[in-house]
Amino acid sequence: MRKMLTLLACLFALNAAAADFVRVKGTHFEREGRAYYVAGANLWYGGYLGAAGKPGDRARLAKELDALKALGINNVRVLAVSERTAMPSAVKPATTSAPGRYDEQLLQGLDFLMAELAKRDMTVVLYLNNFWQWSGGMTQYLNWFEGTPAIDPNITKDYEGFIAATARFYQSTKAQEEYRRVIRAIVQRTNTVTGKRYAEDTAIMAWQLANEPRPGNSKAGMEEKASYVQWIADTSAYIHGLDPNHLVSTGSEGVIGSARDAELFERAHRAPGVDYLTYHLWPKNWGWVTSWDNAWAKSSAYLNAHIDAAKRLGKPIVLEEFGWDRDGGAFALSAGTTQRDRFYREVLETVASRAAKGDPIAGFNFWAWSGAGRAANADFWWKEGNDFLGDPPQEEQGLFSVFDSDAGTLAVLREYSARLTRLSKPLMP
Ligand code: IFL
Repeated sequence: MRKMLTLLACLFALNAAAADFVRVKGTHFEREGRAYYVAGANLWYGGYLGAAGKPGDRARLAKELDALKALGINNVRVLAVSERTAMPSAVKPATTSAPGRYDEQLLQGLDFLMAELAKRDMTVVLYLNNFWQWSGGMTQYLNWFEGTPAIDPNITKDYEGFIAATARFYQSTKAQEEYRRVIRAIVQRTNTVTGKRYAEDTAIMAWQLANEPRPGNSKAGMEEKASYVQWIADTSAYIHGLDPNHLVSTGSEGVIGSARDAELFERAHRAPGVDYLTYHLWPKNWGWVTSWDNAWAKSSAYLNAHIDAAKRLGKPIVLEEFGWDRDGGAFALSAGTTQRDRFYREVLETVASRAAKGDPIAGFNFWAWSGAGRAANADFWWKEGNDFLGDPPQEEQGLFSVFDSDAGTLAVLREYSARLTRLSKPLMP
């Protein structure tokens, strides 16, 4: 009898743990038997803040997570690894100084972050690479393994050239082998703070292949598109093979980041290893802000079209980046956020109202949380040793940042996080 009770208790514990993971049920996320909506922030530097010594700042990390939690934010999207590079607009130090050489202190920062998230019942999406130069990323892999010069597009201003060159990453066998070694090291890591294996940590919602992987530039051809689709299918399957507990996503921006090819976006996300779709919304970066009406008409169409695509694929979708600058395009805190607050409200109203209708939109991550951080330099460019802000080192600090003093933006976030939380009801079988 006693043995039986112990067995039942063990089974119960196992089931409870299984239910603690965020899962996909139909076109929704589910956690602990209820629909799970992501009310999230982008916090790329979360692992950096978690490090015990410099550049870490554990007191700030606790403060930022408490502030986010108080807003109703339940998820953060974080950079898992960075690669040391000669490109000036990249973060320093990097977690990987050379292939196979990891900075254990920075990785322990990620461990610490995960422990702090669990304490607050928050989850994390960890991206394992970057298409953009600000963390070394795919460009640096190509430099290591193909000898391609790591050219900073902030200097050349040739983003089309940079994108075409970076997309060769998918075809480099040696770069892919190393990328998989890194994935294995992270996914199979044991957290030094909690003693838990990452693969068994319920604070992790999803692994993500990369930040904003693109198939190539606007002229990407069939071969480049095919390599990209294959890379997504193979890598997502590889991660699931290492870790059957967690979701896997791409980190794609949606159609704009898919060489503007809607069919390609859907094809890439149809892979069985991809559990949900992602998309991003960047009206300023994409040249849509000729007027408010133009920016909003295009944004609204983009938001809705991707939810419709998710419906066609029968998977959930997360709007995991969107942003708007301060009034007048200023970086300084003294500038208002009237336009941004209007944009945030319209975006989140679209997300919340379509979610309320039962559509497959599973939430949002705004870009980006800067909280108590402040820019140190008159030109707003980050230098090693300065506060980390939501704007990574390839952009001026303050550009798309949400600070802890931005009362208008915080009010909108609070309102819509609460709206999504109210939708978290038990899902029908
Ligand atoms: O900082 C950028 C980041 O690299 C990203 N998407 C857009 C952000 C703002 O330009 O992932």
